[in-house]
Amino acid sequence: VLFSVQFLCSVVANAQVKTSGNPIIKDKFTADPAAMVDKGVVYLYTGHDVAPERHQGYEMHEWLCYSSSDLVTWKEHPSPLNVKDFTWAKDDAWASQVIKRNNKYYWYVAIEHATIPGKAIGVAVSDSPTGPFKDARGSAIITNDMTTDTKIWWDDIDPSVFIDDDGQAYLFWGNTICYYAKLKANMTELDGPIMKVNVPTKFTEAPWVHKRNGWYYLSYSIEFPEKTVYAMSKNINGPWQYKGILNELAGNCNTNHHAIIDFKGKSYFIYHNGALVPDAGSFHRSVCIDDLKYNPDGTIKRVIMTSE
Ligand code: FUB
Repeated sequence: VLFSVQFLCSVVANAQVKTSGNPIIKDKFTADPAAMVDKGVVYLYTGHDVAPERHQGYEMHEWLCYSSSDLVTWKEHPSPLNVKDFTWAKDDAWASQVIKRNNKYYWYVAIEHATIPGKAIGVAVSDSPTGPFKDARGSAIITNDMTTDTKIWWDDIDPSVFIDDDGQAYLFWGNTICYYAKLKANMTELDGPIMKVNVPTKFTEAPWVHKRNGWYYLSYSIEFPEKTVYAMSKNINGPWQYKGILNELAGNCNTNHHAIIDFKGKSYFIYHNGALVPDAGSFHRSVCIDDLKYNPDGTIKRVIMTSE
């Protein structure tokens, strides 16, 4: 009997979960999505909201990983990265992004630093998109004492990593101020000074950088509760031209963190909202996916949120 129970548990743990409609993950609260396409598979990386019911604040200790080859059936991979994997960190597994370079996968994460007051950015590495990941440096790549306004304790969050066509990698991040810096080809060290992005509107957080047909796109959250907006430029260093709102308030949730990917000839906007009931809300968020559509001039149509 014990054997059959264990067998059943392992089947359930590795099960491919067919989901229909938003939110796409229905058995856990997932937040701050980032996604990457590798060899015909979408890998979705999220934070994990585990705050007690009605608690007003984030409780997040690990990041989660899911994969899908049709955006309908999602497979959860055993929790591949936890705050405890960074010996220099205290807690708060906030927003993150994974990128592939030279057959290695680099996972940039925001965490509370244990000894330097404020949030920091770490990077973990793996030979597989599903892990296991390990701390790539043994120290943070960005800490609060490296950026200009050391009085903002949470400005070193929300890393977004981008590799340009010439192979130069960039790390963007921030809250209130949007920062960016070049990364060395090893992806674990900065290659030059930390610079400020001249964002054309007020900036809250959650930058995401992508490129399409020679245009750089910087999408990010503004205001609070948040909306996602975007700007375009012909140069990664700007100037950035404001182009409008991408996604309205995500409903029942103060934040609106997003990712943008192309997959099998279509573009997608991946974000979180407070749609998974009961107990949904700003600290119990859920990842959703909707279509992203471009106009012929490269501007983007406003995302229509669906429950489909
Ligand atoms: O999940 C914690 C924080 O909330 C993220 O870092 C922000 O982008 C917001 O979603």
